[in-house]
Amino acid sequence: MPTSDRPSKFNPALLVVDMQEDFCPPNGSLAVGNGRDVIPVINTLLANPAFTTRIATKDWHPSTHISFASNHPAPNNVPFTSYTTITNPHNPSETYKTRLWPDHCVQGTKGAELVPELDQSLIDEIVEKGTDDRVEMYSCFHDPFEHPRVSDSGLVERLQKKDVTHVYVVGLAMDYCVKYSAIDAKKAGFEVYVVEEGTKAVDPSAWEEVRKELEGYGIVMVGTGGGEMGW
Ligand code: VGL
Ligand code: ZN
Repeated sequence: MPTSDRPSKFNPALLVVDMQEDFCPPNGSLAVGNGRDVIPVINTLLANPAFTTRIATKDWHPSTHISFASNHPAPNNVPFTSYTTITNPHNPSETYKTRLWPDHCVQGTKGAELVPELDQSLIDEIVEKGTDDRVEMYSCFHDPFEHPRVSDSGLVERLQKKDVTHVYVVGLAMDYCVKYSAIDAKKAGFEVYVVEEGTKAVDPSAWEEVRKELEGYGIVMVGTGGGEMGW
């Protein structure tokens, strides 16, 4: 957004998604290529006084999580390749198909820790998501079921309480948790930006398709240069 178009009310939040060891090389079980490269960009954003609140999210799964290939019987339990169908435990008519992953971000493990290079002293709140083993929850706001919802972090309400107007999203991964968190933030009524240099995709070849999908929701991909951030 050009600075000249800045609305009178501008209370931007920075949302740092899943900057955890398991999503980063060299040892992450679900490492996103070049995932560590975004850390300096994120630290620079964290230090920017324009943000009124700074949230970090953690994928925070029990070892029994439904997205782990290891929790499914062969032959349909190949990480990255196999899918499973998840049924709303409260409503059998609501289902969705979702990809299976290697075990990752298991609560309390080394892989679930935020990367130590991240300047955590600047973070106001940490949100744990994916804690209900019955549902996949890429979004840091809530799971994809609606009738009824199964898991909700309450973050929309906390951002609203802080009078946040704009949400800038960075972190991992662009094609999963960043994407779904950005979409849910937009659906909740915030103006949403994904900062290009602050995110990487699990599948880099999906980048343009995801960008178009985000733009279809009215989410804007911005670079950190050229005044695009709105300050
Ligand atoms: C994520 C796959 C599985 C992410 C989380 O943070 O993008 N991806 N769980
Ligand atoms: Zn996960």
